[in-house]
Amino acid sequence: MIIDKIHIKIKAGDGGNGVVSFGRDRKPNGGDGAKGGDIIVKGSTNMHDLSKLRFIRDFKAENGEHGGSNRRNGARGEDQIIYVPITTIIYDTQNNQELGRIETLNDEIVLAQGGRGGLGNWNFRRGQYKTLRKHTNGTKGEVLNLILELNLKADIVFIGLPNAGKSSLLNAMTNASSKVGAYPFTTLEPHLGVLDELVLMDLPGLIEGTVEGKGLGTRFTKHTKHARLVAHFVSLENEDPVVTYKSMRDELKEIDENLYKKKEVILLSKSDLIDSTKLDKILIDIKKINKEVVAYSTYAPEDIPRVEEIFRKNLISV
Ligand SMILES: Nc1nc2c(ncn2[C@@H]2O[C@H](COP(=O)(O)OP(=O)(O)OP(=O)(O)O)[C@@H](O)[C@H]2O)c(=O)[nH]1
Ligand SMILES: [Mg+2]
Repeated sequence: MIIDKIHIKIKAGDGGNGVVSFGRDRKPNGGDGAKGGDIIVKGSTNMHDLSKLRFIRDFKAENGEHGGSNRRNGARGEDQIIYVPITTIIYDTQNNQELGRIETLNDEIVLAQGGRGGLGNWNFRRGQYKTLRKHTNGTKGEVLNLILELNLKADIVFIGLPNAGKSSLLNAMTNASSKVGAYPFTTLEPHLGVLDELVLMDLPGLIEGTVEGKGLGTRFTKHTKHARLVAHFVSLENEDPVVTYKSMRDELKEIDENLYKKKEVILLSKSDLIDSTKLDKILIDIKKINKEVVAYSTYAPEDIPRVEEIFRKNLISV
């Protein structure tokens, strides 16, 4: 099950206290407390949902250290970084207000500020005698209750029958590690991979009858809403790839009209399995569909840049 909404509690570190201390010369030398750690949220490509965070729920950053004698200042509390998948929207439960969203790997939001460090009596050394013991305590770190909501967002979504090689291509093009298997329905949930600035989404295979509840497809097509391009995979293992393609299009129309209408490129996968004469014949047939087509093999490293080129070319005009 994809976990796309969780509640968490965060607490930034408290600021350390400033201390009172005197040197042998009886002059104040108490150092300052340090700032507590912040709670920061950042994007990660290694997560496809929020399940990893589900069991932690309570996130705490380190407190700032108290000051010491001899003007020694405390050490800053370490920040706590929460990694979330892209796109995650963060709400404050108190007022239901959105605090921000992590849409790219470069996004970073400080959700809770660590408390300020207090001042040691060293700072008050020039005061009157009675102020020589003066110091201040650190302030508390912020505490918030949040809702994290996942909104998977990809530029390109991979669709096609099970076993067509979708996950294999995602892994070859990106840093993703989507499970690959020589059997249908290896992929059970959407997986994301990042290719420079592009986010690619590998979906479970779609089959005829998906719309009637067969297979897994419909549960996840809601995450394809914002995609700009569909990569439609058809394995060249199929007896007649054109027929296979067309029946999947019919099915897609029933499954999700929005996905059906998106701009699409056709990826003829596993080109290593057929000879070039047969491939040429299929290409002539499939080009009549009037969509960009590329035949490739995951095992031919020179093919991967060609697929990428097709993706980029077709994204420009969207
Ligand atoms: N010969 C050949 N086999 C491939 C190629 N790409 C992938 N495969 C194999 O095809 C099988 C299916 O690959 P996957 O990447 O898991 O296919 P998928 O479309 O993600 O499948 P589902 O997750 O079930 O929808 C695996 O055994 C892969 O090793 C290819 O270019 N050539
Ligand atoms: Mg797969």
